[in-house]
Amino acid sequence: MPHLEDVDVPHLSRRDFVKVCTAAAATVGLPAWAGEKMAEDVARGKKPSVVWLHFQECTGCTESLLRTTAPDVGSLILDLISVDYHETLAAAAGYQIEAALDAVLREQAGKFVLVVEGAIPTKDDGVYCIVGGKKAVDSLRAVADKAAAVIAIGSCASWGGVPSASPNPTGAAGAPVVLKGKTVVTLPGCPANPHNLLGTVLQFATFGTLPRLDDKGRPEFAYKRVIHEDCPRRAHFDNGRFAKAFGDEGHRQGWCLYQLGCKGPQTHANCSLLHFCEVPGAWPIGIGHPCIGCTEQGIVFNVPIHTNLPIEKPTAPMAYPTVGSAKGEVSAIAAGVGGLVVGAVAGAGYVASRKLTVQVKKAEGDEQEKAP
Ligand code: FSX
Ligand code: SF4
Ligand code: F3S
Repeated sequence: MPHLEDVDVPHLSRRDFVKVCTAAAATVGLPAWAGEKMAEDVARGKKPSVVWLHFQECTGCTESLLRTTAPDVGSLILDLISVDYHETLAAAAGYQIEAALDAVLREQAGKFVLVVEGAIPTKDDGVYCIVGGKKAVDSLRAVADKAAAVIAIGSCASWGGVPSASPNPTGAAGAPVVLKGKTVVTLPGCPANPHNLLGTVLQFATFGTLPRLDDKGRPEFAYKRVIHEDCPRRAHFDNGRFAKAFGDEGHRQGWCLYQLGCKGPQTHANCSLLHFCEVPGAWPIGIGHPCIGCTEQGIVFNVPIHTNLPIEKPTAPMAYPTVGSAKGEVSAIAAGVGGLVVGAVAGAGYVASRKLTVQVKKAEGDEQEKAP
């Protein structure tokens, strides 16, 4: 049996390989030993077979995966999983590639992971997307029927994305709608963050389990919080420092982009913590553009990019410690000191929430002033 020492992963040293597997495990909320187990499994040649179907999309999800740098997550994913059908990456074409798909469906039935990229047109009996002579809606159902797990990558596959923008001429829908009744893990984002795919696939391949999902099929490890909660510009928001126009002093200083239409307060995603292409700062807000809510159905392609949305559920800055009652007995002196600390923290929280309210009102006022 090969040992981890002998693992053959082109592009990566063994050390980097274990490191990235451990990071992938941490991404999905698993302990470090889970990353080592993932690496051991790959060393044993236990690679999950993946079928990747493309429908209505721009291929940005595949591209963002391929454009990753060091450690090369794109190569890593392609080394850790056996991509047995992928129209963009396959060297084969025509009957050859269709035969490859048939072989996976025959030999790996019930074992492979299906990744769906792109929306599925449902109008007029699904005639608007035909691949290999088969309608997208039919091939999706046929392949999903034999898959062990289905992952919808990107906003298009998750809920319709760009192709579903009004007036949605093709009736574009996400995989969960077409596969009603089946569990579909959705990784919305336009494009989706490759780290979330890696974490989900590795967890499934290693433990046969899926991450905990919310009511939209999104893994909670990636979509439980809104961008605003972990945004590096949050301190500027809390202190009322806003960029008011692209290129103004506030924009150059890296201040909050809320008044330029940032949808971070209502957008569930983890790109503020896991940037794209492994380049620090490579995410919309990192390069000075407001979040357009690319993961959220009902925001991106629906609300104009520079229109403000109200702040929902404002939270105090994360840097403040939580206020809670201590357990066990404490001396009178300690209780006195504790009281001072708790009082100070509670006061800080009050000041923060006041500042927030004032700033949101100010932002709304400024917005109205700007309106014609
Ligand atoms: Fe959609 Fe993915 Fe946007 Fe593009 O294919 S999520 S259009 S970035 O690439 O599906
Ligand atoms: Fe960051 Fe946008 Fe929130 Fe400002 S409004 S702190 S830029 S997420
Ligand atoms: Fe998308 Fe907003 Fe992140 S636009 S990539 S969710 S910052």
